[in-house]
Parts: sequence; structure tokens; C-alpha cells
Amino acid sequence: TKTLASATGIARLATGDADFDDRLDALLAWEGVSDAEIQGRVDEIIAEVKARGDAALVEYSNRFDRLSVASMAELTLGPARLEQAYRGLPAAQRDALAAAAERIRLYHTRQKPESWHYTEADGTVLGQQVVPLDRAGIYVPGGKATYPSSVLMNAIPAHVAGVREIVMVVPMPDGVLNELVLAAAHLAGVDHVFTIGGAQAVAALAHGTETVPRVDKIVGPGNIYVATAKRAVFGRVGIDMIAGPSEILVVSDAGTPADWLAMDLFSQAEHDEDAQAILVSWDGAHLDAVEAAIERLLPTLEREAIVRESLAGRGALIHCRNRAEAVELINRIAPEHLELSVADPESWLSEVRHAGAIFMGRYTAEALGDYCAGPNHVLPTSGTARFSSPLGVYDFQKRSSIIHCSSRGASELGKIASVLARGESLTAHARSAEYRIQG
Ligand code: HSO
Ligand code: ZN
Repeated sequence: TKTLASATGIARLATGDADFDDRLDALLAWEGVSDAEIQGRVDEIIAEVKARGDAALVEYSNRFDRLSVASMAELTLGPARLEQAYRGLPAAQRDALAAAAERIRLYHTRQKPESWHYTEADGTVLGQQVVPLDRAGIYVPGGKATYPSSVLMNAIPAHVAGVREIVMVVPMPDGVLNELVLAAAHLAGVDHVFTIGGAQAVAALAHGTETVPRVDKIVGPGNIYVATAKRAVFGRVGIDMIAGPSEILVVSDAGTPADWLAMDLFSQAEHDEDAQAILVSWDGAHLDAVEAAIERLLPTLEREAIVRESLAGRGALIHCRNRAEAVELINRIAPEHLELSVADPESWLSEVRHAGAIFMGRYTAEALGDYCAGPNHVLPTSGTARFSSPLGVYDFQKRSSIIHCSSRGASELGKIASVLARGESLTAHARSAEYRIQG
């Protein structure tokens, strides 16, 4: 077993090596940077937007996105503009986007939690009422990570959940807009778009301005300023998880072509230099074949430089001794994406406890899930799959408890409550319950 980095720069690890645990921990380590200076600037921006509303938004957008607009009217796009973007797309793009949106919608419709209740023998009814949020805000980054697919993945669950108003913000650096992003917003049911970004956009969504409505929850990825701003407004509004770099863990039994696996690893690595792509197998010759494929295919990539940096910095080919060790690694890594590129993926499923999304079998490339299979591509990263789930309809709804006591039910519950309330020395509680006890 090789343990040295190869020509591709990707680390080779073996579970039997004495330093395996340390090396794996070092590869997996990821600190979401929180910097006091950024924090200070973000706090100032939030305070300005809170105090001066639209005027501050216009100033920040002119400064940071190099614009020269006079009012928020120039940074506002209505439904007609979104529809126009959709109609203006080349037919192939329009059809692909519409097909993806439809599949994502169908999948998320299955997710919709229902209200429920039950009735006790004495007539008391207990239940839970599920209610969508009034307003959701979707943040869409500008620049290199502006993904129309992410507009679909963030907005469609909100729409399926029944959110009344979906507001999207997307910066317009140098006045440039991405028509695919606007078209995706049209398909996903977004009501308004404001072409603002950064901490100022998050502040506007959280506090509201003359033009931007205040929302109840903000979702969507962003740079360090956006992430810091989301943390700062959390509590006033809900937020989704703060996403780390994209990750993939592939487990392969040697039956999948090495080129396919190399490209699957690249597909995550090309997202950014910090992305993580790991392949695990108990077949050493297969790992060698994948490494050779990586070496051969790397120069054919558009984003070769990013992929190289990602693979060299955070990638790994791991030689484990058997299937049980592979399962152990899966649950230890708790990957955002897990590809089970094996003959019998179903037999693995019950053993996988931690993974954001599980791609089963040789044909299920993660890329299919990123765009159009139907499940959400907003997934827990950096090991957070241990305690969190894909973005879904449930993230845009909340629940109210329902209690409806019959007179007999109130009498019986009153006896219990009265004793407990007196134990807490809360006598008004006790007397309130006791009024309803029948002789
Ligand atoms: N793999 C990304 C999602 C994405 N891929 C968007 C392509 N476009 C989430 O980890
Ligand atoms: Zn992707």
C-alpha cells in the first residue's frame, strides 16, 4: 500500500497505517472562519440598513457591485421580468430547466408533512397544525457560484410548503444579471427579486426596508460576509444551515469504470479549492486504476487548476481492508454526498447512518442529483449530517400544538396540573386548573 502523495497530489491512505486516524482527521478538519474584522464590518452594514433602509442599500450596491443606480426601483425585478428571462432562453436550456423544476417539485410534494390530531376517550382533542411561513428570503450569490440549479433547490420547497411570498436577492456585479437565474426564479415561484447582495441584502431581508419586505427565514449559500450576516440576524429571523465546502465520498467495489469514478470525484472538486473528494475501496489495484484515470483526465478539465488544488489539499484515495471498514468510514466522515458505487447498494443502506444524500449504484452520478433527479442538493456538510437533513419542505413550515379539552378532560387534567403547580409554588396556575375540576 502506498501512503505517499502521488503525481496528482491526491493523498493515498490505508486504514491499516499507524498514522491513518491522524491523517484522516487532518483531511476532514474544516473551520468555518469567523473573523472579528469581518464581523465588525457586517455589524456596521446591518446597523446602517436598519437605520436608513433603501438609501443604505442603494449606496452599498453602488459601492460593492460598482453600479450607479439612484433608487431601489432600479434594483427591483417583477414577475414580468422573470418570465421574460425564461421565454428568452434557448429552447434546450428552457426545457432542461423546466424538466428539472418539475421533477424537484414532484419529489418535494411527497415531503409535505400533514397536520394531525387524535381524540381521547373523554373527548379531548390533541394535535399538531402545520403552517407555512408567511415570507421566505432566498439568497443567491453572484460571481462564480451563481447556480440556477440552487435557485430551484431553495425556492421550490418553499413554494411547495405554501409560503405566501418568496423574495429572492441576487447581486448584480457591474450590472450583469444571469438570465438562467432569473428564469429559474420564474419556474420556482419566486414573487420578487431584488438585485442586491452581501451583508446588506441579508440585513434588508431580516429587518425590511421601504422596498424590501421583511421575511421570516433566510436560506441560501453565500460568501463569508453573507454567512456572518446570517448568523448575526439569526433569532430575529430563521436561517438555514451555514454550508461548508461541497464534499463527496465514493465507495467503490472495483466494478465501476475508473474514468467514471475519477469524473465523479472531479465533479465535486471543481466547485472550489476547498471542496473535498474521497474514494474508498478495499481493492488496491482499483485505487491505482482510479489514480491513473485522475492523472490522465485532469488535463482535460476546464477547471483543472481548481480541481488540482482541491484534490491535493483535501482529496484522498483510501484503501480499507473490507466492507465493514468502509461502512465505519462512511459513518465517521458523515459526508454530504455518498456514492455507493457497488453491486448491491441496497444491502449497504441500513448500515449508513450519516450521509446527506445517498447515491445508489454505478449509474447514479452525484451530478444527476445536483440538477434534476428530484431530491434537494442543499445538504449538510462538514460532518453535520450526523444531526441535520437535506433542505426540504419542512424547513419552510412550522408547527402549532393543538389542545382542545372537553369538560371531563379538563377536570381530569386539572387534578394533575394542580398538584404539579403547587409543587412549583405557582398557585395561580393551580387555581386556574382547579376551577375546571368537577366535584
Ligand atoms: N454539488 C453542489 C450543488 C451544485 N452542483 C450546484 C452543481 N450546481 C452541492 O453540494
Ligand atoms: Zn455539484
